[in-house]
Amino acid sequence: MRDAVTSLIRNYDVAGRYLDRNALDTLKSYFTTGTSRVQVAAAINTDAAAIVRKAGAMLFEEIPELIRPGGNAYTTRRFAACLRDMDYYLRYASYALVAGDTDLLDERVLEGLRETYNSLSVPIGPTVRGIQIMKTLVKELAVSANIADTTFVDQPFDYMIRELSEKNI
Ligand code: CYC
Repeated sequence: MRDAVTSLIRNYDVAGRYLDRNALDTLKSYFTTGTSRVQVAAAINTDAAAIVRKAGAMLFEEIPELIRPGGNAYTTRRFAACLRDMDYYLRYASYALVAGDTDLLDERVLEGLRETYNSLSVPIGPTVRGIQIMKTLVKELAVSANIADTTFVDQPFDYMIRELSEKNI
């Protein structure tokens, strides 16, 4: 599991190079957003249950077929599995925000996920939508915490969205 600093050092070490201007810029941007990253992780921690509940409600309102007979989130067991998955995405996004790196998402969340989803007919499109909704809610929290530039919040959510949706077929 890597973070912004260990990833960068690893790349430079492999090449046997000193940290150049690019490296320093990357490090600077990581450290200047550091306090905000911790703040957002704290806000997620405080509100996690509410974020998942609200995002789930919004998702099922937008795509009601999911919870109707024949939908993948139909039956209380699958409904619960869906909210649990959303909770996984949110929790790991909060780790990745602090780490400033998406490596842990590959390692702990995304590996083998598409295959699992495909074998259980869990629809990818609506899952992606759920992650997008949570991203919006977390960005709202960041704005309420007076964080001026919230672009760093996008990274883990966009990464999971991209990895889940892209490698189609
Ligand atoms: C199931 N989701 C699963 C399963 C896994 C994950 C492994 C199969 C085993 C189980 O049911 O517990 C996901 N497990 C994870 C992830 C991690 C992990 C991400 C990393 C920490 O350990 N269905 C929908 C919605 C969507 C959904 C669109 C919610 C957004 O219609 C999710 N996932 C969903 C559902 C199931 C599931 C309904 C149960 C499917 C079934 O058993 O038929």
